[in-house]
Amino acid sequence: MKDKLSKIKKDFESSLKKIADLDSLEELYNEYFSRKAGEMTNIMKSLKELSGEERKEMGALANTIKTAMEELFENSKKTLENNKWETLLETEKIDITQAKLPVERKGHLHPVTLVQNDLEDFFTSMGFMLLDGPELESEFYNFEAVNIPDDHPARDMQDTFYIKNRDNLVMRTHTSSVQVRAMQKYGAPLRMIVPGKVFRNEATDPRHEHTFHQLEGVVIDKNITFGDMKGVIERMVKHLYGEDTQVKLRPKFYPFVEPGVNGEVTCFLCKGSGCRVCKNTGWLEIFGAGMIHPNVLKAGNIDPKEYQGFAFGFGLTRLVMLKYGIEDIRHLESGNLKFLQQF
Ligand code: FA5
Repeated sequence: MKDKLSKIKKDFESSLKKIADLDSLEELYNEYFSRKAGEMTNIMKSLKELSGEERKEMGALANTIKTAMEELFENSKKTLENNKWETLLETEKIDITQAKLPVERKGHLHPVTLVQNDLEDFFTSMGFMLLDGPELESEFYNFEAVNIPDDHPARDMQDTFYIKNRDNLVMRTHTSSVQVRAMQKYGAPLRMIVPGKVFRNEATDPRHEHTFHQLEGVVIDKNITFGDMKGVIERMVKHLYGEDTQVKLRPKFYPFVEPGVNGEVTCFLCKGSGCRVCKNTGWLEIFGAGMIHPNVLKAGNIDPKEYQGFAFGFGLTRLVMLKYGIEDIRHLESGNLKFLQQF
């Protein structure tokens, strides 16, 4: 048993020298001292099988060796723990003198939101209210209220998404759907804008999307003229694109205005010489506008003999294309990060 005890101690010492971390040290300890199967534990248990004198002598020796081994274990544990903290201090060291690292951009506003925010500031600073309206709209507010009755050919100008089994609901085709809602709620005088998403059953191309944004504007008061409308629109366009931007107005029929116009600006891509974005015209249509039709004022419970007004509807998405030189409208709703990260 003497030989066995001194071999155990030697083996323990040489294994201890190879240990480099606390987990392996714990494993080694269990090999020798675990209650069930540790080598040293087994020796201690076997002492009771020895006879009187031998048990006493081997008991004393086994205890001395056990204590020595436990001391060696404790010393190694302390050394490894110290090493662990030193390593941690070294690896987790913070160099407070290091220059600030660039912060990765996690996200940002969509270009349509950027232009929308800018225009909301512009119009609210001129006293316009900022309004919202439902995207799933009644046929009444989308069409009838703005003077487009059921059988009117103008319904074909805006190819509509109808809702299955709901005869009276459509995805709004324009933000003009909020005109009469606002008149009914706030009456006259009225100055408001409505930015929002609209939907049309369109074959898409570089200028046309099925889902795009518009920005509606309405001003109703006494003695409002076509000149006031032109002034507001020109101010807005110059605010967005600079003082020398030219706007071209051309007569256009919209059932909810009389007279009505559409407005174009020089194509941003070809600068007027003609390209695929402007369909070789050199101009890009960005809005419709006009003096509000008396029937629309009446639908909004406003007396057309007392009040006049103008309304305009900008293709907000087209404004964004012009602002950033985007050659294809379909990029904007594509969710393509490579495209979006440029803004
Ligand atoms: C209208 O939607 C009228 N509600 C505008 C209006 C308001 C006229 C108030 C008079 C008074 P229009 O269908 O022309 O009009 O669309 C207005 C603008 O939206 C267009 O000038 C164009 O810039 C944009 N637009 C129209 N269709 C699309 C489309 N499919 N994709 C992207 N932009 C479009």
